[in-house]
Amino acid sequence: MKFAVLSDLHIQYENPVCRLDEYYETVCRKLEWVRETIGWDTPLLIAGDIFDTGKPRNLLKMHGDVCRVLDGCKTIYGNHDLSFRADSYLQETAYAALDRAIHCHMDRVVDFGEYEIHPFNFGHEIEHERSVYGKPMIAISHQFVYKEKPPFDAGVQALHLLTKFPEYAIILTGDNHQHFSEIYDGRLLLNNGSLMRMTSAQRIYQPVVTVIDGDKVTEIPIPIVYDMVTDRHIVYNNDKILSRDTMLAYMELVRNADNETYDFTSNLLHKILDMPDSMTKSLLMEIYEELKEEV
Ligand SMILES: [Mn+2]
Repeated sequence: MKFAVLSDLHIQYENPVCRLDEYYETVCRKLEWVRETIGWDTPLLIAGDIFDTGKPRNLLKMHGDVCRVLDGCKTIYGNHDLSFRADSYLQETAYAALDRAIHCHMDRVVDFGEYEIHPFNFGHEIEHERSVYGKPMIAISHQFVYKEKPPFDAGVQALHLLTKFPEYAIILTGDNHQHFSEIYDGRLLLNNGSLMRMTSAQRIYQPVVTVIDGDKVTEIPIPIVYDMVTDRHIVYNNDKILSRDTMLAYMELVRNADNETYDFTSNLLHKILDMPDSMTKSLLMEIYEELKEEV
């Protein structure tokens, strides 16, 4: 039986600061590409973080497109799908509104062709469960799983999950935006990773959709435009902070300069002219010009 897996779509209407394109249009285009490529009839499981925030206004703006590209999918909710990370607010989220439209949410064991799916929504880590339909079991969960070393003091290792829960033939996880898989004793753990590059740290990240067909696991790279994610905003911000600090230091220096033959404005100019060309220099020149005109 053939099915496909995605995770961490983070659909949103606002543009993350690292992106130079229209983020929302790109998400929809990618999802459409995925559905076309795997076939619209191929079941698609999504391991949480469908939306970037729980706010329902997100869905109101995007209703038609999102319902169309996710029609027929099966999902669990991630921490980002919830308000305040609490499932008590679930009913007022964009995720719940989507579910009311396309019935995608899994909150109990789902009979899924040759398999049965055991969903563990955010806040519920994988647990031991018994088979309900007498079929091979798939666990799908939104919890932080890593392959090699933990990036911080949280989460669980893929191999640990595979050894602790032998009743699941396949374990699908979301939350960690990196793509990896692990095989133990003929059983697969797949952390498909995010669909979108959300921060400049993911500039060279290649999103994939994974197709599972019996023992065959195929990772299909999803086309991306590398230049659409940038760290320019970080460089600019660092430069700005550095410039401001340098500027304040120079102002202080000029004010205290042991040179009574010049007034403040002339002293400032004197210091500026000695500086190497930089953003700071041009900023100080602007200040100097304004001060000079006021005299
Ligand atoms: Mn996520």
